[in-house]
Amino acid sequence: MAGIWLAPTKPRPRPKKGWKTVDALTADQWGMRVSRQFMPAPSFPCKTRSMTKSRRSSGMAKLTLYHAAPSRSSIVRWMLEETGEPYDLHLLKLSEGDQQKPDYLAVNPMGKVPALKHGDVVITEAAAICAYLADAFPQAHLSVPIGDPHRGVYFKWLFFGPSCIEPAITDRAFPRAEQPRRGMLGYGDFDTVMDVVAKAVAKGPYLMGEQFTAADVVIGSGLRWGMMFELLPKRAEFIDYARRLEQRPALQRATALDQQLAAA
Ligand SMILES: N[C@@H](CCC(=O)N[C@@H](CS)C(=O)NCC(=O)O)C(=O)O
Repeated sequence: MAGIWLAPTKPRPRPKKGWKTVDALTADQWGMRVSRQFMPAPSFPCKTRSMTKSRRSSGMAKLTLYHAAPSRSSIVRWMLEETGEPYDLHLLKLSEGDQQKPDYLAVNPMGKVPALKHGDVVITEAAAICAYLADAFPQAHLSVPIGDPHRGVYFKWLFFGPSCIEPAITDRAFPRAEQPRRGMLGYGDFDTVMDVVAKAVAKGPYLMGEQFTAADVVIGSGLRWGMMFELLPKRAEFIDYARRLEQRPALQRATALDQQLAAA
């Protein structure tokens, strides 16, 4: 199966023969901006390999992302790009119900993307996959190591995404007929969640300070997604944080590639 390769992150003066120029994301659905990049035309299914780092192989088992663009599996694609590790894509068309087909249900019985296969092991749930990748590839410095007390804070943010931010957003988007008591909701209430996150990202540059971690991939994805669909307030703290994240080459690459997939 022919693979595709990403162009290096730096814009080139001229596209290489056989490569097409794409205007990546000026007003795209993820709301981010990147400069013009030269990329090969997509082929499906596709194999991608980050070229920002050397094309080293970790010597570990193959990584395969079960992916649909755009979807929550884009969170994991960003994370994979941050690791710099090579990975394969297995593309699903959610609109055609691929996620409910027996082959895929054997991978993820939830019938959801993302799923990541590492060797023979399947990991699901976007935040868990991000946490796993950060530990599996420590050379990328996306995790806080065991023994460092800040690891607890890092975990807090990894869990805060799926357990507080996401349910707060979806409950607001789809209100219940009867509002449950605050004490019954794990996230408490929407405004408190927003205030807590705003305070956490205000100082920056990242949640853990100077170190960018997998927690930024999880929380940053949730905030960007929420703002994109106007499901959470466009607070100055969120906008500034999202802008800092959008300067990361890995996010620019992942987004541009997903744009190509979504357009295909
Ligand atoms: N809790 C899961 C949620 C995954 C999820 O809901 N994925 C959506 C795409 S954004 C999906 O697969 N939807 C297809 C469906 O439910 O049929 C995670 O965080 O990974």
